Formats: sequence, structure tokens, C-alpha cells
Amino acid sequence: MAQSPISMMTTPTSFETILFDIAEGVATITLNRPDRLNALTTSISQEMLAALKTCARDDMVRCVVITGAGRAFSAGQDLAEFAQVDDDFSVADHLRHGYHRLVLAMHQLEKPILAAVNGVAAGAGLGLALAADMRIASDKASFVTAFIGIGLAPDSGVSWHLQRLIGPARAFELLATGRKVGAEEALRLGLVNQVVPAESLEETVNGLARQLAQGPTRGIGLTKRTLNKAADMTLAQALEYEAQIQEIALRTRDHQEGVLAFLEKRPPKFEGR
Ligand code: T3D
Repeated sequence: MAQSPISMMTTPTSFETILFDIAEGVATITLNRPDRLNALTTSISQEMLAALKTCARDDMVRCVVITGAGRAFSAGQDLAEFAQVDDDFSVADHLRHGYHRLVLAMHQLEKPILAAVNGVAAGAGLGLALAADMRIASDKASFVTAFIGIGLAPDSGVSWHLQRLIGPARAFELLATGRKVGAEEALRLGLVNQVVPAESLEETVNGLARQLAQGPTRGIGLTKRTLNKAADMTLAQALEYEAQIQEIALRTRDHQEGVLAFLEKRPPKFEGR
């Protein structure tokens, strides 16, 4: 099948559309096209994917934060890039080579991912926020499915994540109407874990990220794996899967340290192993 240039993925050597920083066990990926509300281009998807691969490989990374520069989290697909495609363009290929890889990389990364939703999250930008394990939102954040506004159906995993988080009827309403949801309503719906004043967002997310980065990283990763699997299992299958995963968790250094620390009545010092 012919590939559109906008579908071709290469690994970038340096980042131009994201900021990537690792400190105290926390990797922060900042979407960095503030003048376009961090709209997603092929380049930003490639760079995010490369950053996520580093997060997966680097044992120093024990938690990941994704956020946006400026007043938005992300306005979704850059519609200007979209407008420039030629007749050979296949949207399905564009999705497969871009958002599918990103969303799956986030889903499969066995480390916690926090979305610090600093402003509007729309379309595939919402897709990225929903693919995180937790969403902490500023009181200035908003959520717009946006697909229907341009006559599209959901993509970037929104059909999968949204109905699991808020139920199928509410998911349908937000997808079919494109209604913008503010931060407080998002909290009521279960779309976000917490809403904080805009000026406290960074501090709140950093505090939680550092707490998670000091946790038993393998146990947290196995927890994520178990929840992901259980979502599509019967209870009997989930019980069996939990038993198998517990065999792995029980053999981690951090489990030994956790038990020892409890018996010695001291705080555990987890190393992520
Ligand atoms: O192949 C595929 O990948 C298909 C996949 C599609 C996945 C999708 O993500 S589809 C959905 C795409 N996104 C949208 O349709 C959202 C479009 N944007 C908006 O509806 C609004 O901008 C927002 C609700 C997000 C924010 O509204 P507001 O009033 O706060 O800001 P604004 O004034 O509309 O935007 C500020 C600037 O950002 C403006 O540029 P200007 O006038 O200052 O030069 C605007 O054009 C630009 N901008 C906003 N969103 C996008 C964008 N530029 C390119 N692409 C965007 N998505």
C-alpha cells in the first residue's frame, strides 16, 4: 500500500516539537507548539514515540508526565497539516503509523503515566490524555472530543478509553455532540482524577510523580498490566491472571524490601527492581 509522506515514521535524533526532561526518576514530555495549541503533527508524534521508548528503556525513569506548553494540553491533529495531504493519503495508515503506536506505547509502558492537563485537550489530544494512567487537571482545563465538529468518528483510542472511563451513554453524548466539558464536570464524570488551581498544577503533579517514582516500580508496572488484561477477561480468567502476576511480583526485590520494612517498622526504600 502506498504510504503518504505524513505517515512515514523515523526516529528523530533531537527534539524540536517536544521538550523532554528526566529528573529524580520522573521523565516529563511537554508538547511544545504553544502557538498552535500543541496541535499534533507527524513530527510531534515521532518525537513523543522516541521519548516514550527512552522511558521504557531507561531504568532511571520510574514515572512519566505528559503535559502541554502554554494555554493548551493539545488541540488534536494539526488540521493545517491535514489540509496539505495529496490524493494518495490514507487516513487509516496515518493513524496506524502515528497515534496507534503512541497510544499503544503508553498503554504498554509498565511505568505510571500522568497527564497534567493544563488547558484544552481535543481530538487526538484528548486521546493522549485518556491513554495516560491518571489525569490531573488544572481548573482551566477542558475536554472536547472534537472529531464530530469536522465530521469524523473517534480515533486515537478515544472510543476505547472514553466509554470505559465514563460509560457508553455519556461517551456517545460527548462524541456525537462535541460538547466541551469543563474541569469540574470532568471530575464528576470520572474523566480526571483530580482538579487543582492552575497555579498549583505543576507542584501537585510533580509531588505525585515523585511519590510514584519512589514506589515499587515493578509492582506498579505489573498492576498496570493486570488492569489492562482484566478489562477484557471473565472474572475466572482475571483471578487466574492475578495469580500468575503475583508469582512475578512476589519475586521482586521491592516486595522483599516492603515486607522487611514493615517488620522492622521503618519506611520502605524501593529501588524499582
Ligand atoms: O489522520 C488523522 O490523524 C485524523 C485524525 C484526527 C484526530 C483529531 O484530532 S481530529 C480533531 C482535530 N482537532 C480539532 O478539530 C480541534 C480544532 N480546534 C478547536 O476546536 C479549538 O481551537 C479549541 C476548542 C481546541 C480551542 O479553542 P480556542 O478558542 O481556545 O482557541 P482557537 O482560537 O480556536 O485556536 C488558537 C489557535 O490555534 C488558532 O490559530 P490562530 O487563529 O491564532 O492563528 C487556531 O487555528 C489554532 N488551532 C487550534 N486547533 C488547531 C489549530 N491549528 C491547527 N490544528 C488544530 N487542531
